[in-house]
Amino acid sequence: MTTANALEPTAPQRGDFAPDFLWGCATSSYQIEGAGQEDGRVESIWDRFAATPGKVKDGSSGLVACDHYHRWPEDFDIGRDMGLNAYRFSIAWPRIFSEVGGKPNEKGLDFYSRLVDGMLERGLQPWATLYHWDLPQYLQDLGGWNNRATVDAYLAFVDAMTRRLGDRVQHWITHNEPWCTSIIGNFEGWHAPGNTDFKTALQVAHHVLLSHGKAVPLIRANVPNARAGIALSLHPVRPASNSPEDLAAMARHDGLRYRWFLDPLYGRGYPQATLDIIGDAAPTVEPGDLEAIAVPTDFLGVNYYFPETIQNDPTHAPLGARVLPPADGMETTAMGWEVAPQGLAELLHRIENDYHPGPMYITENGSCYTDEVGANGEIDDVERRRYLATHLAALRAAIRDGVPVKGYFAWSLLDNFEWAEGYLKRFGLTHIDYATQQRRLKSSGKWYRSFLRGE
Ligand code: IFM
Repeated sequence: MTTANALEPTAPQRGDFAPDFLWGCATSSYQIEGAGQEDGRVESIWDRFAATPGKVKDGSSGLVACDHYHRWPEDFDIGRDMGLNAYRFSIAWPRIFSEVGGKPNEKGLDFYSRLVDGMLERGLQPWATLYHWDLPQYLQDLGGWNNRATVDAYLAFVDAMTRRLGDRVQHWITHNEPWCTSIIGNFEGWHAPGNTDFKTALQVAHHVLLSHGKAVPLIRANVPNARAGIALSLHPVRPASNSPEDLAAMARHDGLRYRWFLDPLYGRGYPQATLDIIGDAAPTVEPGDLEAIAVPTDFLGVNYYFPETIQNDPTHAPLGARVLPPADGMETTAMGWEVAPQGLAELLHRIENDYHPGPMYITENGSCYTDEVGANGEIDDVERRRYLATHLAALRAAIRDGVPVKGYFAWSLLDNFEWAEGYLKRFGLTHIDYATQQRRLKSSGKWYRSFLRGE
């Protein structure tokens, strides 16, 4: 049993971590690439969703984004100069297949092949995410992830990508944040495709997990020395009070938010207590599915941003549990998310103690602030710098206390399209001027660079 001790006050240094620790930044295709209609890319669910009035706050889309599709050499130079030794990116499925059962698009494959070469030339170990939410719209028209046939379409995509890049990419992440794909996209409805049906969301979650389970052996078949895993967004949970009602609400919420994904991945099936609550909304599970989902993986990706405080609220469907906004006086980011570095250590200890998943990587961690470009052209994002430093200190403590974390990817290399928030919210260590596409390293990026260089 490992335990989270108090945060160490001293500033983290690169030398506090293992020499082979991975230091990266993460991005995703739809959020940065742009080139929405180039080289045979077809419509994704995010193109459709963003084009629907009222879905994205500033009415924007990823059609141009950071124009990374054309500017990636400059972006990778920024990563190299920052001192990164790894880079996490995702592959846009709509660039690869334009129909079910079709042939992969050579131009799309070539783009990612060039991208990977560009990373390797700059000393960036490529970490490829196969699904970061940009499902082809033609698959959504057939039911999307609610349709079991999407699992087969995904496997064809995984097969094409791992065959093409597997000689150079060893690390593969099957899915980014299945919670968002399923619950946010199909029950809460504020992400694409915008459905609001709980049963659909749980079936989507099941098919996403199943596709993960079936993809891992395929990745291993196509990639020599493959290392495959999944990235989950997770939060430590706290009760709003110690009342029995709030404690029970927290357990109900946690059963869906944490255990619903981790239990089946680690061979325990879906949590019975949650199945008992959701009744008819339970997904259809075919014989062999749970065994497939429980395939052993090489690592677990953990995306951490903030803890959640849960209050009993019988009116709040489907579990009678509500996530409270941070209390007055708490430090928050511009997303309204609590700043809690110790939460990262708590979360890691909990996962380690509950599942012993083997090596873990922080596949995302970062913060959103309202960045101003100063008169001198500098972006002095002091809060983001502090967020990064304090979270790395918490990570250092967790590792010293026995949690096997082997790498850290800051979210994000660049400001980018923040989904339903459009371009109103910035998470980058590099500032993007969307009018000119000028890139400027923020002071947080400079801090990460000094940290990585040991300055
Ligand atoms: O921008 C997102 C990313 O796509 C998934 N994880 C959380 C980030 C910040 O909201």
